[in-house]
Amino acid sequence: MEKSIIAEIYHRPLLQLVLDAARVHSQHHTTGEVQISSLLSIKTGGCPEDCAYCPQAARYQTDVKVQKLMQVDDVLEAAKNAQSNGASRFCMGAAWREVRSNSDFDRVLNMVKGVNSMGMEVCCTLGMLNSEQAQKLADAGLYAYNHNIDTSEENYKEIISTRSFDDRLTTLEHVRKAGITMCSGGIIGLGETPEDRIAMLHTLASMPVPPHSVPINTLVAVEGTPMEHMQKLPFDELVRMIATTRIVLPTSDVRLSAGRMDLSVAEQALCFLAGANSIFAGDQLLTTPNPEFDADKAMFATLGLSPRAAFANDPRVPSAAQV
Ligand code: SAM
Ligand code: DTB
Ligand code: SF4
Repeated sequence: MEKSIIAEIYHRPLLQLVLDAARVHSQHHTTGEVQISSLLSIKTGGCPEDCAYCPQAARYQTDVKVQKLMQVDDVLEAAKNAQSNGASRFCMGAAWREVRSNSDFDRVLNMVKGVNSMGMEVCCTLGMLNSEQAQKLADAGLYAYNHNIDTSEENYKEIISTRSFDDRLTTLEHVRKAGITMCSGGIIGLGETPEDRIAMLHTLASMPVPPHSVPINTLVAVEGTPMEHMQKLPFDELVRMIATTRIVLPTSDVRLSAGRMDLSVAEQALCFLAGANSIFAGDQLLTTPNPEFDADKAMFATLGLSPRAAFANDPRVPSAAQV
């Protein structure tokens, strides 16, 4: 899809855009079903990268306490708790620049095997990967790999200097070639322009296979990071971004990701209407707060939403493939 078409969609009158997105959503997905994904930071803080939004970068003075890689049993217990609260996907995040092929990686492979054997969709976000590491993760049963492009190629260097936009695309290519589903999206509220958001969606939609899931994060401005004083985004910009993502990537799951602490149930309802069909649930994202499971259960009851079963949108199973 050409960038000018994405721009035309993005700038439609808001409620028209939401209606259009809702129509696309109902054509490709079971309306009312929302994927519940739960996050766990398996290795926290001390990251050598300089991502301006991130509280885990070692170079910024934040409240995040550095923690080395968790033990497999503790991770599996957290996954069980998430599953018993309705989560069908479990995502493990590590504050690494890249994966190193050492005993820590072997331990992550064991975590992947364990979560996979519980019947959950298992996801990791560990930084850059080479093709061998991607293959090892696939062999261990990894279902999805999260690696966000975050913003437009042009804006990327304003946010991160320690790696390039192309580095991100290369890792995503390794993930795709290993047969792992790709989870890739970005953050709004970093000071980017609407054109940056449109360009980011254009990059995602132009991939040989578009990402299977697309997290749309709103910046969580954390004290001590260069972004701590960023102004909060007006809520309509989030709705606009979700709706445009839904139309441009019709078969992908669109995840209403970081930033839900600042949203009312009514605001989230508009995001679901605009095509969001996935959330991160559980009282913690990686290092910042998120609504409690119980609050989300109440929201689901109010809005008539139900949690989606694991593997219900598996592109590897022909009968589940979206057309
Ligand atoms: N280190 C790995 C990497 O960067 O790919 C994995 C973990 S990293 C924390 C995963 C993603 O979290 C980032 O790509 C970014 O999109 C998101 N993120 C980090 N800090 C955030 C913040 N303060 N607000 C919103 N999203 C954030
Ligand atoms: C994604 O797109 N958002 C999640 C997950 N993928 C790894 C991370 C959000 C992190 C928000 C800041 C924090 O809690 O540290
Ligand atoms: Fe490190 Fe990932 Fe945070 Fe960047 S986003 S500083 S790579 S943990």
